[in-house]
This record gives sequence, structure tokens and C-alpha cells, in this order.
Amino acid sequence: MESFSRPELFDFKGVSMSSLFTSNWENIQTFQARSDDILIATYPKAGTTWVSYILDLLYFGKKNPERETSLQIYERVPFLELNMSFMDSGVQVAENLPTSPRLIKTHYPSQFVPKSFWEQKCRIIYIARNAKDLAVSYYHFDRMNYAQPEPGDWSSYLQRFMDGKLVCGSWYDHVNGWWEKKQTCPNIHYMFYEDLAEDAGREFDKLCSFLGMSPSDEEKKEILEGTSFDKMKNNNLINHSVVPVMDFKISKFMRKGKVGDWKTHFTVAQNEEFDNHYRKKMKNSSLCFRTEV
Ligand code: PPS
Repeated sequence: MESFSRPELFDFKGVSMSSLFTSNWENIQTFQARSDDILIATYPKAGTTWVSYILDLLYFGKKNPERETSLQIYERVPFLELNMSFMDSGVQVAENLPTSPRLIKTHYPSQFVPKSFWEQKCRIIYIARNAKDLAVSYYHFDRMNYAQPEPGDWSSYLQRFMDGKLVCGSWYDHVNGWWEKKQTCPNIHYMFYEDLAEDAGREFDKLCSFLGMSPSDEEKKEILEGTSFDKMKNNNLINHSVVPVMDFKISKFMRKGKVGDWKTHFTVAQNEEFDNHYRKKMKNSSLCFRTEV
């Protein structure tokens, strides 16, 4: 792991990216989505794995139980743009998925999503998480994940978050870009990490109604139990503990799973500066985030 050198951040079509997410660009852009594909889209650290696992259990938990005991979550739900030398690209894994529907994950801003997803009118689930908790989660992730650019210290990291100089660019542009897209695109279900944390059952029902699924009460109970933070943290097929570029001695992938953890990281001065900057960046947005529940 120590021999793996961290990638650089660079501007890619106006968005900060690392080569891991751009080097397979042509194959990503020509990816052939199918009309029943379901795309799970997020800015990093917004709850991708949580919703991926909910959908995985919803579609395949009963139908294909061996999948639940044999495949890592990133094999079940491939990460479309990821391209690392020591494993199949996200596109290859997605193309080889035997399932129907195929569940596919992306962290791309909406303008980078391959056109076939729009042409095929695929259902898209976007998950947004409040900026403060997300910045904290992303910071710890970048510390432990050698496939991400060097994070530096917390205060410089927070500044870069505000400047949009992290992999996948500006959080503000990402959440707003997808929110705008949702206004004209009925096949996008836009959800919030905080709502899921507050009442997973309610959000699960909304998700099922969007997807046209009607699981039994018993299935719903099982899925919600299986996707609780503690269950996921202890599930070695979900918690990413075997990913070679992640150093769990530094931080865990399933770290805290809380709304409001930002309070243990932001100083009073950082919080004030952040709030001022946030107000300016979001002044034209109708999006409303909660930083506590
Ligand atoms: S990634 O790398 O972008 O795919 O990460 P992602 O899965 O989007 O986000 C990881 C954060 O989500 C938290 N998480 C959960 N919170 C509550 N309940 C459940 N079940 C759950 N599953 C994942 C995970 O702990 C990361 O947040 P932090 O704040 O770092 O703990």
C-alpha cells in the first residue's frame, strides 16, 4: 500500500478530478445503458454505499442469496468511472453484470453522465448530504485512501472543500447541478442522507414507490436491519476492509455514520467562515440541508 503513489488533482472539463476517474473517459462516455439500469449518483461520501446496499437487498436479497455471501458490494454495484491498474475498470464490471436490473454507481456531476443513461430514461437515485458532515467524512476518507490525492491538514482541507478543489469538484455545483436536472427529469429521485438517518423506514417507502417495488413488511424489516450502520460496519462484504489502497489503521470506511459529527471538527472560527461562504454559494439555490436531526 505504501508503494501506491497518490494521484494528483487536476482540472478536467472545469471539474477537479484525479486520473482514476478520467482515464477511461471514452469507454465511459460510450457505455451502453439499458432502460432498466438504476444509477446511484452522489458527491463522494454522501451515503452511496448505504443506498447501494438497500437497493441490492431490495432487488436481489431474496432472489439471489448467494450473491449476498460471496460478492463485495463494489462487485455487485460497480463504480462506473473508476479505473485502477490492478482491477477491472468500472465499465468492464458493469458490462459483465449478469443481473437485471444492473445497479451502477457514479460520483460524476450530471453533465459527465454518459448520454445513454438519459436516452434510455434510466432511473437515477441521487443522494445528497450536508456540506459540513460531508467535508469531515471526505477528509477522513482521503487520509486513509491512498487512491485519493494527499489531503493535508483539516484546515487546509476545509478551504479546498470550499474552493471545490477536491476529487469530483465543487460540492455546491454537484448538489445544485443534480437538483436542477431533477426539476425537468421525472426519473431522478433526489434524497438526503439526513432524512435517511432520521427515518430510514419512511425513506425506504419513498424509494420503493419511485421504483415501483412493493416488498412485504417482513422484507422491509430485514432490509432495514441489514443496512443499519452497525450491521454494515461489521459486514466484510460491505465495509471495504479488503480494499488494498485503504488503510484502516488511519480511519475506517464505515467511520461514524452520524449527522452532526462536524461539530467535533469545526472550530468556532471555521464554522463562521464556512457559514458565510455557504450562504453566498447557495443564495440562488432552493436546496435546503439539515446539519442536525
Ligand atoms: S463513497 O466512498 O463515496 O462511496 O462513500 P459513501 O458510501 O458515499 O459514504 C460513506 C459515508 O456514509 C456512511 N454510511 C452510513 N451512515 C449511516 N448509516 C449507514 N447504514 C451507513 N452506511 C454508510 C459512512 O459511515 C460514511 O460516513 P462517515 O461520516 O465518514 O461515517
